[in-house]
Amino acid sequence: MTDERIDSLTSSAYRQALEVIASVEPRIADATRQELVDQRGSLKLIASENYASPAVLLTMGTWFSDKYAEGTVGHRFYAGCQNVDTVESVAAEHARELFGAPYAYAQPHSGIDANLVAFWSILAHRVETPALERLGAKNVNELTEEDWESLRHELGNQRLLGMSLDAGGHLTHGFRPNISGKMFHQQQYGTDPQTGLLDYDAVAAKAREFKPLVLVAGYSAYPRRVNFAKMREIADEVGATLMVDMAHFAGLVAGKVFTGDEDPVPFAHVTTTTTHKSLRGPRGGLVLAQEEYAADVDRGCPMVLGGPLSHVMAAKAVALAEARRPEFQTYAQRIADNAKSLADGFLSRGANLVTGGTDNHLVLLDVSSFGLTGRQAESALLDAGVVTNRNSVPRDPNGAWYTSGVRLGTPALTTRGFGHDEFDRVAELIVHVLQNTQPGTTKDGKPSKASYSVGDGVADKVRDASAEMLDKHPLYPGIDLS
Ligand code: DSN
Repeated sequence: MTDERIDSLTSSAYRQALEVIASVEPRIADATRQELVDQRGSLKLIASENYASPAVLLTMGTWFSDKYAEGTVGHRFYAGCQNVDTVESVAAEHARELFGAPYAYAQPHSGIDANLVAFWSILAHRVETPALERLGAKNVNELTEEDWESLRHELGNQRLLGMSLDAGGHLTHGFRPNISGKMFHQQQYGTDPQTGLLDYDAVAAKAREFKPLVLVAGYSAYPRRVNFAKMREIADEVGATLMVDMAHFAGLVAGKVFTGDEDPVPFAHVTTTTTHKSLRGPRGGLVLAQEEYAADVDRGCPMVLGGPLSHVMAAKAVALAEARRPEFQTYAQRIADNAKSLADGFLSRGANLVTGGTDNHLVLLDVSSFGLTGRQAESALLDAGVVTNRNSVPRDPNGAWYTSGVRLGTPALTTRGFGHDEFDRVAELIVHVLQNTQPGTTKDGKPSKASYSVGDGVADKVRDASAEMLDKHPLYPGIDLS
């Protein structure tokens, strides 16, 4: 089908859909229209966001939403799941083919669900199954109360080693306030204080000392690639299961930018991802596994999950089919090239980047040299139509709420078609806003970490300059809701 035909069909589909929605709750139709206006008119630099294709978006709005399908393909706890079986099989097939994984599980609703399925499948494989064998029971229901208590104790006392949040790890990698930090005895590894880079020898030393059952690799704010062959060596040496959370960079793996030791899938026992970040699919999760862990991951429901979101699994299948097209590899390479352009744009204007640059899809700008907290920088940039998120930098003196950094990613604007010159200009505009933002003071005259003021006319000037670029690269050009 031609692009023009797709545009025209998409436009009428959404115009009509919004009319139907407005007939029930006009405020939701209005908010939906306004969200498109807002997304069209701003520089979306949130590293974990993207713009899914109209085909992916449309797939989510169907009657698959109405169906319960707990269980697995061909083995459901509800009748009438033959079409959901097709959807889940196609999604899993595309995921296996795209990532070269022996097994794929398409049911997780989100990244945290995917990670919980991964954790519990590892616990089932490494702790529960051997215990059941030892006790001569087929499943946990056959255990005596005493044996069950002892197994629960064993399951609740395992160790996990993951990257710390302020070094760029994720909440679900053992951060104490998160369930992952409460389920496991956890320790965290960081980055080298001088370079900001992962120090594999330090990770290995920590792993030797701590002897985790699960070693987690992956990140949400680390601007560099990871050598997963080395992480697997460390895991093997200490008898850990290697779990990789590739949510942020799954698009770069799918698009063959990360290959060899940088592709986690062959090295991890279990790999998790979201589908909506650089992979550019619907909001959801996915688990990939080596054969050895497949049967345990397949027990995601009822182990962790309830009914799968069949409409979202359908959209995952569509997005994964898109990611298998050759043009997705071009897109993925452009994400990485554009991140480099953005980083170079900052460095050439004297800004500080954590690790001194990037070789993935994100940069972490340390805004302390502008005299600002991350929160002040994030707010000032938003005033100018630049959407980012504040983020801790390693050993951040301002903590996780105010922070000293701003994280910026290229997947979304790359989808819109931005290239080298535009990302250089984006860096210039961001530096201009930050240079012209003053921190405020609290009521009692002390320096504030939240209030700020932006110089007269600065936000408008940046909005105008952004509009010029955004107009050249329209978002969902086919969708006309006027
Ligand atoms: N919220 C995602 C991110 O922004 O990185 C991860 O959960």
